[in-house]
Amino acid sequence: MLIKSKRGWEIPESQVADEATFLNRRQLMKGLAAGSILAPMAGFLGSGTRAFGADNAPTADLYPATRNEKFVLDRPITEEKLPLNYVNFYEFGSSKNVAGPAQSLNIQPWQLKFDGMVEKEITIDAHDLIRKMPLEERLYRHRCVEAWSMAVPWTGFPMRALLDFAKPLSSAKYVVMETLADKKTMPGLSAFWYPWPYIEGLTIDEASNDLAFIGTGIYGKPMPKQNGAPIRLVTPWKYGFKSIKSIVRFTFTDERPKSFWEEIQGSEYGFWANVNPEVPHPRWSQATERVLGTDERVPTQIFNGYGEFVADLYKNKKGEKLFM
Ligand SMILES: Nc1nc2c(c(=O)[nH]1)N[C@H]1C(S)=C(S)[C@@H](COP(=O)(O)O)O[C@H]1N2
Ligand SMILES: [Mo]
Repeated sequence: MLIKSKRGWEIPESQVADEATFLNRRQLMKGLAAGSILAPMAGFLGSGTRAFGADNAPTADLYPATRNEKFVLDRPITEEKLPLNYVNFYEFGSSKNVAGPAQSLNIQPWQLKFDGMVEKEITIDAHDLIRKMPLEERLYRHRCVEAWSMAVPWTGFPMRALLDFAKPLSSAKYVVMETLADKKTMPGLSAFWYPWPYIEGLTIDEASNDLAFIGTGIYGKPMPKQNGAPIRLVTPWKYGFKSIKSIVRFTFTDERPKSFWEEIQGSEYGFWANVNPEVPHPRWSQATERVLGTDERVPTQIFNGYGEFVADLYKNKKGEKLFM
C-alpha cells in the first residue's frame, strides 16, 4: 500500500495563498521593517537575490532567441527571481525552496532517449538536439494546480519539431516523458513512497498542437537547473504538474500512461489535467488564482485562457475527466 504524505502541493488553498503572498516584495519590506519575518522565511527569500541561473550551459550562445509574437499575455511578465526561487521539483524535496539543492543536477552530458513505437530508437545528447531545433521565445501563462500562477518568457521549440525528429509510428497514440531519477544528486528520491521516476504523458494530437512547447530556457537564458534543465515540457493550458522537468526519455506507445501524480492520488490528479475554474480540486476551489509577486487573486480561465488553440482537441472526449 502506498503511504500518503500531505505536503507540498497537496496543501489546501488557504496555505497556498499564504506562501505566494510572502513572496510579495512590498509585504517583505513591510515585514522586515516591522521585524515580523521569521528567520526561516528570511532565509528562503534571501535565496531570491542569488542567481541560480544557467548562464554557462553549453548552449548559452543560442540565447536570447527571437520572440514569437503570436503568443501574447494579458498580464505583466512575472519578476524573474520568483519562478527561479519558488519551485516545485520534488526530486529535490517537497518544499518550494529547492533551487539550491537542484544545483547538484549534472546536465553535462545529458543523454536523451527516444524509444517505443518509433521508426528507429535514438540516443542523443540534449545539447546536440537543442542545436538542431528551431529555438524561439514565447510568453506563456502558467497555472499550478495549487492555485498560484505566473507569466514567463520561455525559450524552446514547438513539440511538433521534436515529433518530426523522433519519427513515431502512425500507430503510436501517446508520448510518455520521464524525468531523470538519480539518487546521488536528487535528495527527494529518498521519499521512497513516491513512484519515481516522475512520468507524464500527452496524446500525439496534444503534442502536435501549436501550444505544446519544449522548454530549453527562460528569461532569455538557458534553463536553470531548478526549472528543469536541460529540457522540459511546457503545456500552458494544463495544470503545471503536466509540465515535466529534466526529461531523459520520450517513449511512444498506444497505451495511456499513468503519470506520477495520477499514481499517487488518481482521484485528485488525472491524465488530462486541463485548467477549468468550474471544476474544483476535491480539496480546494480552482475558481481563482494568486498571481506570483502580487496580492491579487484573479479569475482562472478555462484552458488557462488558451481555448482558441486547444478546445478542439477535446470535442470528442466529453465522457472523460478532462479537468482534473
Ligand atoms: N520532474 C518534475 N517535473 C515537474 C515537477 C516536479 O516535481 N518534478 N513539478 C511540476 C509542477 S507542480 C509545476 S507547477 C511546474 C513548476 O515549474 P517551475 O518551477 O519551472 O515554475 O513543474 C512541474 N514539473
Ligand atoms: Mo504545480
